[in-house]
Amino acid sequence: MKKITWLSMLILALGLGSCQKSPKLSQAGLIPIPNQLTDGSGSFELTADSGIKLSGSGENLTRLGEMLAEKLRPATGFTLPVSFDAGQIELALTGNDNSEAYDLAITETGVKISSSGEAGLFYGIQTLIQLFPAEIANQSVQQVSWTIPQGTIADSPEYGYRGSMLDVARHFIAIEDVKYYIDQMAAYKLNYLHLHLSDDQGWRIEIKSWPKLTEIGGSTQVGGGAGGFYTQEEYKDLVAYAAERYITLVPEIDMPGHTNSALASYAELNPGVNLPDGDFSTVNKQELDYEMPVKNPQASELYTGIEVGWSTFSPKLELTYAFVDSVVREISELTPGPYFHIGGDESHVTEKDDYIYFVERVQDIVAKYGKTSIGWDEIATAKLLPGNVAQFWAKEENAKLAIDQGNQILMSPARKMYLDMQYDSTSRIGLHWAAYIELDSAYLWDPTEYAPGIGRENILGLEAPLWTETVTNRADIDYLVFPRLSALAEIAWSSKSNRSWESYQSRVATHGKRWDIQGVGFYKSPKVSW
Ligand code: TNX
Repeated sequence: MKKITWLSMLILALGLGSCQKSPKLSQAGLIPIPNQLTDGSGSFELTADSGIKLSGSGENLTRLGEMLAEKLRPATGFTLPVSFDAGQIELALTGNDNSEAYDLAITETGVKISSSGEAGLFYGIQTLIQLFPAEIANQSVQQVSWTIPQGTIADSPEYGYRGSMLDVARHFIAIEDVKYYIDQMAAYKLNYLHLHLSDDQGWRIEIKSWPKLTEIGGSTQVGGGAGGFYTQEEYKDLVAYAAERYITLVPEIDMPGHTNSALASYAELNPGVNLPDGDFSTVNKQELDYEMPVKNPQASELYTGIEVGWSTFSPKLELTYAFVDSVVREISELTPGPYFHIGGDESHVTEKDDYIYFVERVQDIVAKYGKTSIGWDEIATAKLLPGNVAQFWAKEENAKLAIDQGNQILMSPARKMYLDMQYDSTSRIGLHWAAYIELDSAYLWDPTEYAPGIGRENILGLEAPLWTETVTNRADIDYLVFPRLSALAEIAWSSKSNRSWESYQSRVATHGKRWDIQGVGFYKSPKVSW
């Protein structure tokens, strides 16, 4: 009797032990959750003899193999050679299209990731990295058995546009921090990074034909710090860095409102006064006559506060369009992606008719340089060009205006997707004008059910913006973005029927371990047992 008890305890202990060692594929904690997943039994183990085998062709295949190897080498200490000859991890590129779909098969003897597109292969690699024990995120060798559960995955995204936005204008964000953000986005299969490159407080991209934009307009930020800007060379480097991770940059020049940094850089962009010479510094700008000829225009003062909606370009001034033309031309030349974001939000001091006239002319300029305009939802009060996109952040009626014109919506509802919103009233930074957004709130919604009249066919994709009025460094970014970005990435990638809060809640805990190892200072939401 006693013997049997000991024996059964031993069996139980062994059973639990092996259970812990190799959880099922479906319990591995993947975010975003894959489309189709089938559990196998047993596991595959990566060893010092393992390598990465490439099959197919494509100029970037070797780079992708090396990228995977570089993720696995530091913590395993294995050499993991990448070659076309042999290796237990096979990366098979079966075509050269733009597919983001991939298949992943894990057996006892090997792993195979296949896709007809490089992007798909890249996403399969991201999935594979998440399947290894969390210790894989270490930069030094760990004594861990590097096993992953057997099974198969067939995966593809729900939405083609899965984005995030960084406001590099309110507080400048240095290149290395943007690259860090790109790495984090890529791990969650996001594919568009929108950079909010100008606002009242700062102009952040070099424009060679209007050099004072960065000289003056880039010289400060919220709170009065030194600001900063990207040279065109640096911006190109960022475009390339993102492209290697299958992320497309979307540059935004916000206009006609949110333009004080440009108005402070060039006096002639300001409405002058149609009066004899004199000192007009006491004249209230909003009462000025915008008609030509303009005399005595004055540059505005640089601004370091956080009010919105008080500045505007002069839509009746022809120079405004010459300026916009140069800016759009120079930035478009740096932009391989299809989109140019024209802003268009909160133009509270622009006459309605002027606003519409301005948006329509700027859309034409963007089209002339071969790009498609995206704008905040207010732009739908103008006549949109076919294919242009309205980014829904606040007003459902604006989204509907866009849909009625046959245009698509990029979903960024502030009450769900604004990464700058506080989690609750005790959050150390962030705003709360739209909502407090705890992790469950960020997760528990669906874009197709958010507002009546916005259906699946109307939605181009999703984008989670990080406005930076209260964000000054990487620790602040980490705190507001994680874990919420992973929740939003899952909504963008995974089908509604595969998503559940309870499942995400347990999966995200394993990501907490990875973030801790990587030094990502994420918000330890009380909704999760980390
Ligand atoms: C609204 S969202 C804004 C931004 C602010 C943000 C703060 C949008 C298009 N405009 O100018 O930074 O709120 O949450």
